[in-house]
Amino acid sequence: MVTAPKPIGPVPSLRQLAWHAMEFYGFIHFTVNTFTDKEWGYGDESPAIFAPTSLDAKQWAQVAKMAGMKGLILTAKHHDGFCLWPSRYTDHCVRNSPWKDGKGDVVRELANACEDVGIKFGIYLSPWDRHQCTYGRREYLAYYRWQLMELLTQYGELFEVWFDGANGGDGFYGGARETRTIDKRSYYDWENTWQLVRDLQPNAVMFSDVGPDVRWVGNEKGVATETSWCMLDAKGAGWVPGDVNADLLPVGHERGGEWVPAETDVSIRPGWFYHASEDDKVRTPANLEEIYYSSVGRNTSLLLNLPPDRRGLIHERDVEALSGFRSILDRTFAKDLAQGATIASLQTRGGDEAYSPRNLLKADKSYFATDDEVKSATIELAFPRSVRFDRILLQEQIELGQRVKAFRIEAAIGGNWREIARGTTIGAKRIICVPATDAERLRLVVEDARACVTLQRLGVFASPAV
Ligand code: FUL
Repeated sequence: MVTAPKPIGPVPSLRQLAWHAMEFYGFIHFTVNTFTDKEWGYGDESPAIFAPTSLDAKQWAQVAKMAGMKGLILTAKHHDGFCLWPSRYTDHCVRNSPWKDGKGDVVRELANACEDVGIKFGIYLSPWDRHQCTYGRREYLAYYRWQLMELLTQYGELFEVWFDGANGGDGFYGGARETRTIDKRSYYDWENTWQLVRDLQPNAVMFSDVGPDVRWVGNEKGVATETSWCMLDAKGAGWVPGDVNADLLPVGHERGGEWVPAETDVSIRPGWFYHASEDDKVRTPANLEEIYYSSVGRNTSLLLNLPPDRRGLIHERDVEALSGFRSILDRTFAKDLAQGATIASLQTRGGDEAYSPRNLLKADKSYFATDDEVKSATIELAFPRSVRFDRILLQEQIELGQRVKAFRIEAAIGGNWREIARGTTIGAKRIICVPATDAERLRLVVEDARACVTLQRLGVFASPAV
C-alpha cells in the first residue's frame, strides 16, 4: 500500500481553497468621486452630488459574469468617507443623497444582483476616512468596526473583505481640514478587527498588504512576479498593512510559515474611478489577455476594476473590451490538446496507478506524485500527431503545500528535443506563454522542489493567434 505524500509547510485553509478556485473577479469603484472626477475625495463632498441617473447594479453583475468573473467587490466606503449604504453611524451616506430620494442602498442592490446572476459578493471598507472628525483618534476604531459589522451582517455571505493600505494624510475631518498621521503599526489594532470578520463571515478571505488570507501583489499594473510563493513571513520581514517592500512582497517567502497568496489588482482604465476623459483609454482585449497571463498565469488571482460611470452603468467601451477579452480566453481554453495524448513518467510514486501522470489530464481531485525522496520528475506527453500550441498550463496539488522551485519545458520537434521554456514556481496555477510551436512530444521537467513533487494538472492550448 503506497501512502499519500505528507503536506509540507503551510497549506491553504478551506476558505482560501475556495478563493483560489475563483481565480478572476472584479472591483467596483464608485462613490462621490465619480461625480467630482477625482480619484481621492477630500471628505467634504456633499451627499447631494451622489446622483446616478440610471444606476443598474444588475448590469454590473451581468457584465462581470459575461467577462468570466466569479465575484465582485464594492467600495462600500472609499477614503472620502461617503457610505454607499444607509449606515446607522453617519449621515454622510446615500440616505442624504437625491438618488432614490435617499431610500437607496447600493450595497444591497449589488449584493442582490450578484446573487441573481450567480456570482459572489465582497466589500471594501476604507480604513482611512477623510470625512470623519474622529479619524486619527481611538474613537474612530469603534466607528470603523460598527460600520464593518453592518456590512458583515446585513448583506448575506461575503467571499472577500478588502482592507486598503492607503492610510492617513490631509483631509476634511469634520471641518478640521488638517493633516493627520497615524502609526501604521499600532493604530488600527488589526488583529481585533480581523477577528470580527472571522466571527461574522467565517468563509470570507481577508485581503490587506500582508493578509491574513490574501496579500497584495505590490503594484497596480496587473503584473505578478515570475517567482511567486503562496507562503509569507510578514512578521520576519517587518511588514504591516500600509508598510511593505513592494518589490519583495509579490515574490513571497519560500520558507514563510503562513499561506498568504497574492492578488493582482488593476483597473480596466488608468484610474480606479470613472472619468469621461479616460473613455478612450480603456484597456484593449489583447492587453487584458496579457494581464490575465501575468496574474492568473503566475499563481495569483486577478481583481480587475470596472468603474461605473455617472449614469451608474459600466460604460459601453469597457463592456466591449471585456467581451473581446472573454472571447480570446474562451477560444484558447476550449480545447486541451493534452487530452488526446498519452502521458508517462518514470517517477510515479511507488509505481502506483493512484499517483499516475494520467491524473494530470483529469479535472478531478486525483494528482501525480513522486516518492518522498524524489524532488524532480520528467513527465512526457506523446501526441497522436504533431500539434501546434502556445500556452502550457501547470497546477500543483496545493492542498499539500507549494513545492516546485524550478522546471523547464521541452518539445520534440521533428524528432529533436528543444527547451522552449524555463520557470521557477508553479503553485495554484502557472500558464506559460511560448511562441507558436509544433511538436509531436512535450516534456515537463521538474528540476527541483521543496519536497516530493505533487502536481494536479498539465494542459496544452492554442490561442486564437495560433
Ligand atoms: C488604493 C487606493 O488608494 C485607491 O484609490 C484604490 O482604491 C486602490 C484599489 O487601492 O490603495
